[in-house]
Amino acid sequence: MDTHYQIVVLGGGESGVGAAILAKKKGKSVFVSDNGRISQKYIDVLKHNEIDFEDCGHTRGMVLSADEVVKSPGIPDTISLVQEIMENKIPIISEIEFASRYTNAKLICITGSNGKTTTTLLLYHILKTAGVNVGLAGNIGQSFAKQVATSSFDTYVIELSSFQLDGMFSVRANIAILLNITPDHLDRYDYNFNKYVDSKFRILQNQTVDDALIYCMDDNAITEKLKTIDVVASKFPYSIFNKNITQGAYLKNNEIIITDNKTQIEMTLEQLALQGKHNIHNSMAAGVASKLMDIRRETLKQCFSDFHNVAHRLEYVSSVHGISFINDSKATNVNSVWYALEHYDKPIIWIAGGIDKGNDYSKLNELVKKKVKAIVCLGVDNSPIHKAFGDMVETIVDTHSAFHAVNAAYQLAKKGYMVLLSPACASMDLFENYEDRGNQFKTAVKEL
Ligand code: UMA
Ligand code: ADP
Repeated sequence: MDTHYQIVVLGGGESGVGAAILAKKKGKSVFVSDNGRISQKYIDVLKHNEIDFEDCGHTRGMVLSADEVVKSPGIPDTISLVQEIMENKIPIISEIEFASRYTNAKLICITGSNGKTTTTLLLYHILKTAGVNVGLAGNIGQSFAKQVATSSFDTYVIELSSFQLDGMFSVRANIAILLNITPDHLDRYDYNFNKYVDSKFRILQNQTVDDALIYCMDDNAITEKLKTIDVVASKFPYSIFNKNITQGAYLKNNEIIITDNKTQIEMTLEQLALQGKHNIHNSMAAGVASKLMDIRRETLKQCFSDFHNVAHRLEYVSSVHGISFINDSKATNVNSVWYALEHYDKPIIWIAGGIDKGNDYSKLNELVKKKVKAIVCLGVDNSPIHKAFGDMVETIVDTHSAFHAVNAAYQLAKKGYMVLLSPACASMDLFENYEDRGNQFKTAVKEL
């Protein structure tokens, strides 16, 4: 069967189904194709919206008949079907690109290697509390396209992964936030860090003089790249070291100063609900964006102090016989683990491992030597962890389930120690995703 569709959506998950709903609503002929099994939840939605679909395999002819392909971010460019689509010169876009064609809302786009979800949720919390008609979308579980199809927000706070950015061409971020760029997902970028940096910088494309770029001045990869390009948007840097910032944010005597050259807002660090050095950065980024959105100082201060972060990010689980357990399952790269190890002063039993995405662990050496008493590996192939730290700690053990990891760590810990799950790796070798890993960890701790 070689039916022609205007839009073929590859992947029947959250983003693909959202894109299909929007395409259908806009009168396009649309077909969803998934090589795995589409979950019943999404099958029901597709049927309800009378959208054609297939799962458990892609029908080549059907896909190649498309005028345009919306590719889900989890599908790499390297698979043969995507290569063939490219050879046939069929445009491939992301769901974010597709959705942006159908909204005039103000777009606040947030990317970075770490801190995206935290910063996105904090900013969303501030804007919503301030009464802005704002939607939350992107790499945070909620498809942008579906919301464009079914809601009418004036503003969106959109978390963007590099995979989503790769399929974006004409999206214009009215406010772009670039948090940090450290190695991650290098398996998708030919193990070439520069390619990954370029992907993150796509957030700036199409910005005009009326737009703003908020970025972390303490991040080497960002500042180096900025030296090589022309930025047309107004720049709002933030830093915890540099005090010579006239518009943006900086740290002065334990206070965050958010300034736009005319007025400023001060926040003492103790007032922040989010603790840790990395969260000072995240709070600065959200604070500068809020100021640009003319949010009142009182609202900002209230939201900074009453914000509750989501689970699996330096989440305190409980204390058992004087040993505290922290779930940082979302730490899936080296840089996020660096901030976790740096943050705590107690001796640490560190649970790490999983699917290594091309990690360079050497950045952790100093902190591991100083703070880590033993390592519990939690992965199918633990050889990279052994190779990196085998000579550095006295004890390093292998486990293959959260239950065994927690029990091994508990045996190795003493009163006053902490057990930190901060894996530096993806979770899919032993778990469904990082949430499943974190939840199994928490269950195992509660069973001790
Ligand atoms: N599939 C194919 N062919 C393939 C490979 C996969 O058809 O060759 C199918 C799978 O069978 C599956 C579907 O594609 O049914 C899933 O697509 P997807 O993995 O792109 O996931 P979505 O459900 O569409 O969710 C995506 C984001 N996922 C990824 O980028 C991996 C979600 O981010 C995002 O919330 C959602 O779009 C809405 O915008 C999640 C994520 O884990 C939170 N992101 C990664 C991260 O944060 O590290 C990048
Ligand atoms: P993302 O959505 O980019 O993965 P999250 O907010 O979910 O970011 O946090 C992921 C991990 O990174 C957590 O372990 C968290 O403690 C850590 N983290 C959060 N913000 C930062 C930051 N600015 N720099 C480094 N690590 C961070």
